[in-house]
Amino acid sequence: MSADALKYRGPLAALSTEDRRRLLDRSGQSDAQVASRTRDIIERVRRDGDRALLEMAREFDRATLTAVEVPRSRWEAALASLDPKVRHALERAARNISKAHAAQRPHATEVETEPGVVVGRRPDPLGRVGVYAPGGRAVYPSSVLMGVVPAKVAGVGEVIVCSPPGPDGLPAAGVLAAAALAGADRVFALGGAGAVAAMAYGTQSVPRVDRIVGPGNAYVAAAKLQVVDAVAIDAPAGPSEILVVADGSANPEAVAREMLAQAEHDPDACCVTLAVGSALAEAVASAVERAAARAQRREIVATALRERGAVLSVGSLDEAWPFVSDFAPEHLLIATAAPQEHLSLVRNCGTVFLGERASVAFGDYMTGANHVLPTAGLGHAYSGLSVLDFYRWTTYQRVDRDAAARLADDVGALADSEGLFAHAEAARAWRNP
Ligand code: HSO
Ligand code: ZN
Repeated sequence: MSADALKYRGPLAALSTEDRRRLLDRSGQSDAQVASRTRDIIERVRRDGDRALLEMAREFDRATLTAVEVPRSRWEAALASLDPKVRHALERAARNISKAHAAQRPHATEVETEPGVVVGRRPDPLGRVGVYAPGGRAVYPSSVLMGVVPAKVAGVGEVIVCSPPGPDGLPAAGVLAAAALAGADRVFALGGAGAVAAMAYGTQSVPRVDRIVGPGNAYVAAAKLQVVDAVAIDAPAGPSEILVVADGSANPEAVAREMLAQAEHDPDACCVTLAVGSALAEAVASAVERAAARAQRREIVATALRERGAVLSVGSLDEAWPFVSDFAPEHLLIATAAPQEHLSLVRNCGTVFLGERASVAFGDYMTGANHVLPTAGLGHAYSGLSVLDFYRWTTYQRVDRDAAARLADDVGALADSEGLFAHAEAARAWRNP
């Protein structure tokens, strides 16, 4: 087996139960050690506040900080010295994200449930939101836009960004520039579980937020799950995934490029193609292996393909759709002759790309759709980040005089039946207007 070989090749129908389960079950085993270290970190931040954060910057990031907040002048300087080509592209991306998310803003509703009884629900933007941006291998300014721009579009009062400092004491220049460009309000040089704890509970210099969004490593993910008593979080996002469904109209090289693009994110990425017919499947598999051999991020790509990569044949497209819904990929690319016709058949995917020309790379950066998406099959329960994540709702009800008189007896009966006699009395008082 060559270094660039795929883990699975052959007919989908011939996959053993064990292999099929392994492809479908991508939930990272929750690591008890990560969870317990995370608990300690959160405890330290709650107890010692900024002092703990400064110590952790030294311990985990080898950065000596005097303050955790990064002054605005530093991020504006990062934006000013950004490569003009990259700046132009980021500005275009921000514009498209803003347009797409503005069109998806929620609306207030009012309904008369019976004459004189009105129930309403109103979306209120969150007061303050924290956007986490990882350091290390996953320094993605594009992801900063995906968190900050929708929050601003929703009208969130204050958007703060946390990202780990390098040894120079500052988060990555691209992250700082993107925060400035997207209109963040404050930036903190904070990483990992410490950043999550600071945003959830607040410290002397970090204000507590209402919701924390943005991908991170295993510690960030574990920390988010441990602070839900204090703050809302987004859908857990793990290593990148793509599922391509291809028919005879697809170009094997194009399919291979899409597999490689998500594989290069992470050695734990999961990249799968279902191809109609064994000839196409063979052509895609060889194209993937050839492309992997010359990939710039070859180590990462080769590991991802070797551990989880699959190119499987199906007899027809009908055989593919049930697998798509079971697999629940972060990205689905429908590389068929009439992709739009299949859209109604797919469920549980983070986001869908219609036609091989709709490269996932376009969505990752530029279409305006959000790229912070559920992974590991969690698409069956969660949706990708959207403008909706930046509101909470207020419901209200109005009851006119006649309606109150009409409600009183039935409410009294229900309250009596639950043994709540003061409720009954509160309702019956309105029986005779
Ligand atoms: N494909 C990633 C997002 C991303 N791509 C950032 C490029 N930069 C989400 O799985
Ligand atoms: Zn990507």
